[in-house]
Amino acid sequence: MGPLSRVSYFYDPEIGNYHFGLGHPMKPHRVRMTHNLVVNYGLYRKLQVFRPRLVSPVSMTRFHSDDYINFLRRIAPDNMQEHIPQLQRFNLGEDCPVFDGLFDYCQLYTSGSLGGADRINQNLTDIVINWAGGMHNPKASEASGFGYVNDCVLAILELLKKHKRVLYIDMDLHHGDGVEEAFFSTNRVMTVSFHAKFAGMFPGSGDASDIGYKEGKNYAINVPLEEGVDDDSYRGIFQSVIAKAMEVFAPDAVVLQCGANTLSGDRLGCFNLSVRGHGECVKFVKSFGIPMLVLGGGGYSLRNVPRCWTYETALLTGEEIKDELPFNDYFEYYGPDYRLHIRPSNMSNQNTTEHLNKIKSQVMDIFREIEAVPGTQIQTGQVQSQLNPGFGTGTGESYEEPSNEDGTAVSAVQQEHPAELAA
Ligand code: V1D
Ligand code: CA
Repeated sequence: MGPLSRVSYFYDPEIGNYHFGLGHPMKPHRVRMTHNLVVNYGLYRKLQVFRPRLVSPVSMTRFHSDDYINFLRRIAPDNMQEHIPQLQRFNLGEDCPVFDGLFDYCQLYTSGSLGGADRINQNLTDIVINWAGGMHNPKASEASGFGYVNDCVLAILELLKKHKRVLYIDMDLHHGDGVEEAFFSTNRVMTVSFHAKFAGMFPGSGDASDIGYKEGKNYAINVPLEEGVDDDSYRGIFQSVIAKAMEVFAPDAVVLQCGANTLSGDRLGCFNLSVRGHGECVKFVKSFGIPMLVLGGGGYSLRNVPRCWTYETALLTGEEIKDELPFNDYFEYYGPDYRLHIRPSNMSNQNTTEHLNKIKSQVMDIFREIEAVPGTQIQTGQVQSQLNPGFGTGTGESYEEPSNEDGTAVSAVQQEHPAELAA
């Protein structure tokens, strides 16, 4: 067995049944399509497949406020009219609509990420994949960017129980603002986001000069890019920045958000990556041999997201898969070529070599400020929760030395779920 050879994969067959509403770009069905392709490529043979055990609402208040989580539990399409002020306060609306089963959906995607972090904490696996997760925009009391519960933040908090330093890498087209904000003042989490940044681009934050605060100063890294990024320019800047982050931060766990909205032709996108180019970055992160939690994220072209995440599932297991797609339940989506790999377009790349070098040198200047091995003090800056009063007092975030086996993990051991191997 090679390094990082144990790969766990979380999937719930209900995920594809949730619907954000007509015309909304976020389609949980893409996760079902991905799973179907993974199974039809035979990749389940290389994975330990789990159906997530549902986490409690209280466990979400380790980051989110009690009143926000209670509201998400109660709100439904048939009682919305009675809660207009709260809908506005918590930012539910066009981007983050109220739909049937909203809280169940949040629980499903969050449970995969938290269950995965728990498996890594228990050293039961080297890599965990949860394609339903990666909602990086929600804030403590606010839905944002098609996400309601920030599973990335919750999973990082879980990993911090057993790991001294967690590196969060965000490949989504959009800035990972919710995760950055949550850990802006701690040096135990380094956040690195690559994103499109120009006038009108959501969410608008993520300037290279935003670097963190107090203890967290220099531990938030932003790589803003212009339209039309191609494989070569993305790979170049990604590899330089991540190699340096690994060197100076020396993480003992990595969370990789694999938003697929950077692919060429994405409905909300403006980058020009191929599936191979996107996958190469995932492979690069894996090559450091550090336990990894791999999450989904954005991705709005139904035919390309499953291609990308299936290819990356294969890369993470070390399997080669053929370009010709196997027959699967959604075969008609992949015409007319029925191939795994996509051809980028001829759109122009607005990122000149000078621009890329400038951003790279700005980021390298930040890394130079960091001492080689950072301290262990954590400052999350979060308010104390009533439902979960341990938050912010050190209970949730305390790092235990590896020799300590007192089992503070919240969730029970996952049961492998062979029934889910069926597509
Ligand atoms: F096009 C739409 C149709 C229906 C509902 C929403 C949209 C839409 C497209 N783009 N909404 C957006 C972005 N919203 C705005 C709003 C204007 N307001 C001031 C904000 O520009 C939101 C884009 C969300 C991106 C989410 C994500 O890709 O980062 C993601 N990552 O993981 C999961 C999702
Ligand atoms: Ca990003």
